Amino acid sequence: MVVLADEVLDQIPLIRSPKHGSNVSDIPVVDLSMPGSAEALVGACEELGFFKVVNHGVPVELAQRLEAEAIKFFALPQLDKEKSGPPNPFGYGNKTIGPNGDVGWVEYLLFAITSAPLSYTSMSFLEEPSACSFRSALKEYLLAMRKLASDLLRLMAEGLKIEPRDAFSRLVMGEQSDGIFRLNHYPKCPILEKLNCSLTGFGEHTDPQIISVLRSNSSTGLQISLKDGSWVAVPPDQESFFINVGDALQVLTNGRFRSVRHRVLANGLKSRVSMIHFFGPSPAERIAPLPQLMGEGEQSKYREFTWGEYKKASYKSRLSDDRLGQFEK
Ligand code: GA4
Repeated sequence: MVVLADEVLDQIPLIRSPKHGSNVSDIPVVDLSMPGSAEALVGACEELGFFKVVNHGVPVELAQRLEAEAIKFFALPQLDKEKSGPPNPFGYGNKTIGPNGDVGWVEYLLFAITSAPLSYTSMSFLEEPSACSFRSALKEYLLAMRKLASDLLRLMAEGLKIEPRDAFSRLVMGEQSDGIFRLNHYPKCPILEKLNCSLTGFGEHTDPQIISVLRSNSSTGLQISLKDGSWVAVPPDQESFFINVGDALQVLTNGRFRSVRHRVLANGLKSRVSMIHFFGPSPAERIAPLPQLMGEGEQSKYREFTWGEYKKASYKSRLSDDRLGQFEK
């Protein structure tokens, strides 16, 4: 994906000012080795729906190994990569995002993740004997993400003072839980520097799931939206993980936690590689506010739905749609 002049590019929104939104940000940092991390995490989920975790216990090499494998894959000739696509919804994708006409300056690999035993969507390139190092790096990374997500979700329950402590984590650890893993490559786009504008890498959206755990290389691009609608750039940090609250967690907390809108702008000078694990429940799971979290006489803000129904509705939507809107009471 090096050619700039193509018909898809014309459809990718340009964002006029490179200084769009603030560059300096106060992204909450939760240090998992410190007392009080459970409360800090809850505060961040309420305020922003987004935070960074440090001292998370995941060896930095795990992410580095997988990133190196991803870079090797994305450097393959276009035709070879396309043998693992198009995404339906899993597989290799280039510029088109989802089934409804969204486009971005990005290529990616999307995997469905199943829990017991841990497995992921197979793709043409993974069948090659040479993909053995990719497969082992992926498996190790996925196992580490599972443990981190479970720890974080337990801490959330602790911070909210609800029992059982696995009220959230059990939803994403179950045998039928619906995980997705995404490897994104945003090629650098030097012409942008001259044009004095940014190109949309991945358009604004909220994640449908419970939480998403993101790690990127040291390239900028990720932005989150504050309650007032302004955009804040998230300084990259390849040793930390960034956590997004997703739509399902917003519902489980009856709107107390905020599903954060975010987007990625392509970088003129440096390519960006990110890996995101989206943790969703099993399709049959009923998504409704946890009774333990409801105050006296408090009513649910959402009408009932199952995760399967929500996913189905999501795949009918455009990326930037307010997907929860149609389930609000
Ligand atoms: C957004 C979050 C995840 O990247 C994702 C995306 C999915 C896709 O790329 O296939 C969707 C998008 C995401 C929400 C609406 C639908 C589905 C593209 C799209 C337009 C993998 C997910 O789970 O939902």
